[in-house]
Amino acid sequence: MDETQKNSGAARGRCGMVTRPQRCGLVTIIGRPNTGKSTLLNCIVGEKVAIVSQVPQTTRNQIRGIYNDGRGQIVFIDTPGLHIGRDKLDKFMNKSSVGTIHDADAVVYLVDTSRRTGPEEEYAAGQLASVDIPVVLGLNKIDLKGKYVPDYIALLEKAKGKPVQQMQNVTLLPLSGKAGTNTEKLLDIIFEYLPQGPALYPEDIICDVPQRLAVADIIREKLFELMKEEIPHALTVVVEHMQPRAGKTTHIKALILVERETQKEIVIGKGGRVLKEAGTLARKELEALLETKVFLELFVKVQKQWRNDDSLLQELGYEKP
Ligand SMILES: Nc1nc2c(ncn2[C@@H]2O[C@H](COP(=O)(O)OP(=O)(O)OP(=O)(O)O)[C@@H](O)[C@H]2O)c(=O)[nH]1
Ligand SMILES: [Mg+2]
Repeated sequence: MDETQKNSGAARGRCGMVTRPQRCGLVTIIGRPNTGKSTLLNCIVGEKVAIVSQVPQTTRNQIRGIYNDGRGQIVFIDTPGLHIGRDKLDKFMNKSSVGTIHDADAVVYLVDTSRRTGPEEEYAAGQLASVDIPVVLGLNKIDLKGKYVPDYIALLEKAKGKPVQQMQNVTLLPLSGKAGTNTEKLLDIIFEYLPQGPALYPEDIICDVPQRLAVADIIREKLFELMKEEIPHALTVVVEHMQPRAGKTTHIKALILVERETQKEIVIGKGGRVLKEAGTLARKELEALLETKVFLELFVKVQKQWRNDDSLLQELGYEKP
């Protein structure tokens, strides 16, 4: 991109007159699990397009969230948190994350400044060091005071082999996706980096994720909310049947897979309490999403090793690593 293009900018605001060339590009958000990638995406898009939870490894598929204004369109890709794990699902998720770097026009590398750096960050910084695309180091959760900010900067400097001031196309930005701090600034920086070009999606589309996966994710999110820790990683949701029709009740049949009998008991809860509560919470949100009444049936099944089952993982939307 030459300097004239880079500085040309465009009129602001959804309703502002557009007199300059539009920009458009793909921006991937990567980082360790739980750094706030999905929260940031939801904040920017202005609606919940990705599920969020306190449990690491909440996002398991790529989710595209689309932002439009007078300057053009940014297609954000929310990715599964980078995780050093052993099974096939971990490998799928990491590929789904790092793999997006090579197709992107810019990367938001999001870190949690309230937590120490970890091996995942060294891996992520190493991946970024070998590519030439613009990077925003998003120093997220700055509302929690950002104790470890210097560590994250040092890590990137080590990976790139030079001080941050000498890095081209790298911007540091304190952020809070939760409080909305500096998200406008993030958009300004990204638009500067993007090439000119027409929008990839019509303006009324804010999210690109297959509907069955979106539905399964909402159910999974509610289960995560009610269960915390251990179980979530052993759990997945598969939508087996769903046929939304305007004006009619949508019947959704979903299977919750766990790895062990004891986990099944926890998911069901005493007298079916957990499952019932998750179902009620999910149904409300699904009715809003599908704009129909929803009849939701949930079943729990033990399937050992589902995290290593190729055909199931494919059904869940993962590409082969
Ligand atoms: N204090 C604070 N908490 C945040 C912020 N952003 C996200 N969180 C919280 O951090 C947790 C994880 O947020 P997610 O958005 O699910 O994180 P993620 O990076 O998408 O996680 P994975 O999908 O597991 O990779 C949730 O409990 C959020 O509420 C922030 O800016 N400040
Ligand atoms: Mg996420």
